[in-house]
Amino acid sequence: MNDTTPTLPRVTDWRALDADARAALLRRPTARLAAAVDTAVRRTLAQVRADGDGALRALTRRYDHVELDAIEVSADEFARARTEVPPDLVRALEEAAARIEAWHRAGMAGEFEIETAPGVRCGRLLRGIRRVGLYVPAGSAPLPSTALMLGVPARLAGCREIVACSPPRADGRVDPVVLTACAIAGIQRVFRIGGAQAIAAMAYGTGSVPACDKLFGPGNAYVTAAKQMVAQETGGPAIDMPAGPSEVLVIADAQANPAFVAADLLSQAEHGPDSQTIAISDDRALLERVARELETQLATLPRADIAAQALDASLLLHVGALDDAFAISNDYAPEHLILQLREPEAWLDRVAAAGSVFCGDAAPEALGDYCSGTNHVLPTAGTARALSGVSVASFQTAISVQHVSPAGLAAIGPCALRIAAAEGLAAHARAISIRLDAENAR
Ligand code: HSO
Ligand code: ZN
Repeated sequence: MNDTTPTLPRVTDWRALDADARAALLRRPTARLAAAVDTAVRRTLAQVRADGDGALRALTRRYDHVELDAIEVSADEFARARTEVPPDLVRALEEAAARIEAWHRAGMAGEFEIETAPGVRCGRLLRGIRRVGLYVPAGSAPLPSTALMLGVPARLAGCREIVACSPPRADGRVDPVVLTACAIAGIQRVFRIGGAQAIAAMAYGTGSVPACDKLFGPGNAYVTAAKQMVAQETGGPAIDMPAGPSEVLVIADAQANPAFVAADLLSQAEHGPDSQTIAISDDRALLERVARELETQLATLPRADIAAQALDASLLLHVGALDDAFAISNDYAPEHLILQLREPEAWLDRVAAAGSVFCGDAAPEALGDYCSGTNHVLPTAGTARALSGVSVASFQTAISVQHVSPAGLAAIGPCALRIAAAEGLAAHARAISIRLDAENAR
C-alpha cells in the first residue's frame, strides 16, 4: 500500500468545531476536472452539430472503441435482448415498473377549471412534452433501473416520442438488460451512443436521432456538462436538473444497527469515487461501531476500490442531540436522507430539504433505487433546497386557459382598465374597451 491509499473515516465531534470548520466539512467537492471537461465537451457539441451521424460514429470510435454500424437499436435487437435476460430478472424489472407506475400515477397533477368571476372560467390543461430524450448510463455499471425511473413517468405524462441513448458495449451492442428495461418502461427508440455526444445528438438532432424538447437522466461529468451547455443555447432543450455525484446522509440514534448504517453508506460509496456519504448520531459509540463495520464490509465488496475512494471524504459526525442532526441535514440538503431512528415518522416534520427520505431500519436507500416505487433521479449538490426529484410533472407542461363571456368581460374589464391606465399601456386598455363599447352598442 502506498501513501495515496484512502483512509477510512473517523468520528468527528461536531460541537468542537467552529462555524468555518463546519462549513468546510460539509462543502461538496467542486468538480476538479471542470476546465478540461468543458473544453472537450464544447468540441464534441460543435462536432455533432456540424457532422451529425458522421460525428457520432467518429466519437464512438474514439471514446467507446466501437465501429458503429446502425446507430439505432433495431426491433430485432430489442426482441433478442429480452430472450438473453434471465426470466427472473425480467419479472423483477416488471414488478419494479408496476410499483414505480403506481406511485407516479398517484402523484400526477390534474387538470382543473374554476369560475373566477361570473362568466369567467379559468382552467389548466396538461400536455406531455412532445419529444423527450433520456440518458441511461452504462459506464462502469449499466443501470437498467434508470430506464424505468425515466421511461415510466414519461409514458404516464403522455409524451408522444420517448427516445433514449445508452453507450454501446465493446461488442457494439447496448446492454440487453438496459434494452429490456427500456421496452418495459415504454421507451420507443434507443440509440447506441454515450457521453456528451449522446446529449448533443438529442439536443440538435442528427440523421438518426431526433432533436428533443427536454433531456433527462444522470451521467458522468461530461454528460452533465453537456446537458448544462445545450440548455443554455438559444432554442436549446430544457433539462431535468443538474445531477451531480450521488449523496446519502444517515441520521441514526443509539439503538440503530451499525451494520445497517455502514451498509447504506457503502451502497452509495460504490457508485463512484466522488459519492458523498455522511452519518450523524447523538451516540458516539454507535458511530465508532459504524467505522469498524465500514472496514469489515468494505473488504467483501467487489467495487471496494471505488467505495474506498468515496469513503475517504465520508463523514461520521457526533452531535449533542438529534435536533442538531436535522439542522445539519437541512443545511446540507442531501439527495437521500435515511432515518434509522426508533420513531422516524415523528421526526418527519423536521425535514425541510432532501430529495427522498427513507424511514426506519428496514428502509435502505437501495430499495428506493430499484423498486419501492419512488424515483431515483433526485436533486444533488444541495439543490434539494429548491428542486424536487423527477416525477410525471417533469415530463409535462401546464397550459392555462380562459373562457370569457360578454358578461364576464363586463364583470372584470374595469379592473383591467384601471391597471392598464396605471401601467400607461393604452393598447392594452383599448383591447378591452373596444369590446365593452361593442357590447354596450348592441
Ligand atoms: N443511487 C442512485 C441510483 C441507482 N442506484 C441506480 C442503483 N442504480 C441515485 O443516486
Ligand atoms: Zn444507488
